[in-house]
Amino acid sequence: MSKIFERLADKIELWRREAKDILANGGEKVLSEITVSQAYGGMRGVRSLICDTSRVPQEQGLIVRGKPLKEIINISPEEVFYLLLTGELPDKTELENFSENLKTRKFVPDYVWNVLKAMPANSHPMTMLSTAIIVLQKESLFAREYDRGIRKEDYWKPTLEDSLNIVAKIPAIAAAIYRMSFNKGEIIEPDPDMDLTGDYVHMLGIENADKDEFNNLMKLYLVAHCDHEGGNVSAFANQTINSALSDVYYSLSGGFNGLAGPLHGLANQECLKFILETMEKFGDTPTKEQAEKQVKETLDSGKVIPGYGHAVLRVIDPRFEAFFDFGKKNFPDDPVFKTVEVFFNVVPNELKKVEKIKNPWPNVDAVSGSMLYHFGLREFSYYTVVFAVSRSLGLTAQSVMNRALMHPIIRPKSVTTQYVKNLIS
Ligand code: HAX
Repeated sequence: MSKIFERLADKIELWRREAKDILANGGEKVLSEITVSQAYGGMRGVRSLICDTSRVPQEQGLIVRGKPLKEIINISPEEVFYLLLTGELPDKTELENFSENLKTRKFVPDYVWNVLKAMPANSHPMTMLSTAIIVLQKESLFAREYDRGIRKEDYWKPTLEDSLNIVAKIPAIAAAIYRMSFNKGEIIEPDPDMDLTGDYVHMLGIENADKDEFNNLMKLYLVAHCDHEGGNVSAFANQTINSALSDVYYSLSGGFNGLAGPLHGLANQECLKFILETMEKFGDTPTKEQAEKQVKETLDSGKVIPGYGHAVLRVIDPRFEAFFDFGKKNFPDDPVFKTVEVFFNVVPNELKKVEKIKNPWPNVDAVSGSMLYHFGLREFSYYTVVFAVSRSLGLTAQSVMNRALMHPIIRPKSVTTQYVKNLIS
């Protein structure tokens, strides 16, 4: 049996003491002041949340529990999940136990399939994923324990149980959504012996994909998208919902609804659409001049260039670099990947000319779709679901942390336009 509960119990005692000391000795220190522009501008840059699972310095990008992405791109999703939860990588035995524990939780009840099958055939795959997670809410141990009157100090335990159950089941749910949405035949049952990545690839059942190479890509994909600190739309939504003591099923489903937006996780779908439309327009991989023309036309029509820009980052996203290196190494002549490369050589220069854009560099979504496309996963409305499978690791780990630290309900204060008018007059 995995020692994750014991390991976390020790850590949580320490973390709680640390938080208590911080509040006793520095509770009145100012983290951020907020201007009127920031209140109108999506609270950009306002430091008002605590999140220890990862951080995103604007000049570095993703750092998971102190480890920059570059250092962990070769580990497995199981290892990164353990790292997100505990702050340390498991040793060999603990990893084996943790992975085995997850394998015992894979089974998805039939009522989930029945609900998904009853949905309209053209439902978006993200709608189906969010629905599947909320339908599973009746399984929540947290909700049951809360009803029984569990002590606040112990809330993290059923939250962790719920989290392990969701992470173990989500590859099967996601794969089934793929097969249902795109008429790929019967759902493929999970293999009780396979790890998260291998089983997800197996259950997607994509023919003609080089299984080993696709497996390597999927492992990288599931690690690279795992978390992105606490203030992005899906994390903030997840955290806010969870702070009302709504269980992880409620909060994760809500977080996924945010991930489904084109300015957030759906950008990977939008990006591949943009690339394929460009290729269709010019008959093949565009030349530099053709790509420039396409970017200018898109900007002139008032649309964003998907996959470029970021609310926090001010450098090339290291997740972009990781996928770009993978493509360069494994399939540099793939026409879709080559188009990603042409845009990478063109878009930042064009965006730099637009004064209001703070970050002209690519984010992860500029390249991730081309990777999946190469391996035969070509239905790009599905891409955000793959992102969500990975992000379930970080969002559930954040929820465990929030219950571990006994964070209160989130409730910032809003002001009216009249209040602001009075303030500035
Ligand atoms: N193309 C065109 N215009 C862009 C742009 C882009 N790629 N990036 C920013 N801008 C525009 C913004 O729309 C904004 O215009 P308005 O003031 O007219 O609204 C202006 O430049 C200033 O924006 P910013 O301060 O640089 O960036 P924001 O923090 O407001 O927004 C976004 C960050 C990621 C939403 C933005 O860069 C964008 O829309 N990018 C394209 C969509 C995208 O790739 N999203 C995925 C981001 C990563 C992620 O969350 N993945 O899940």
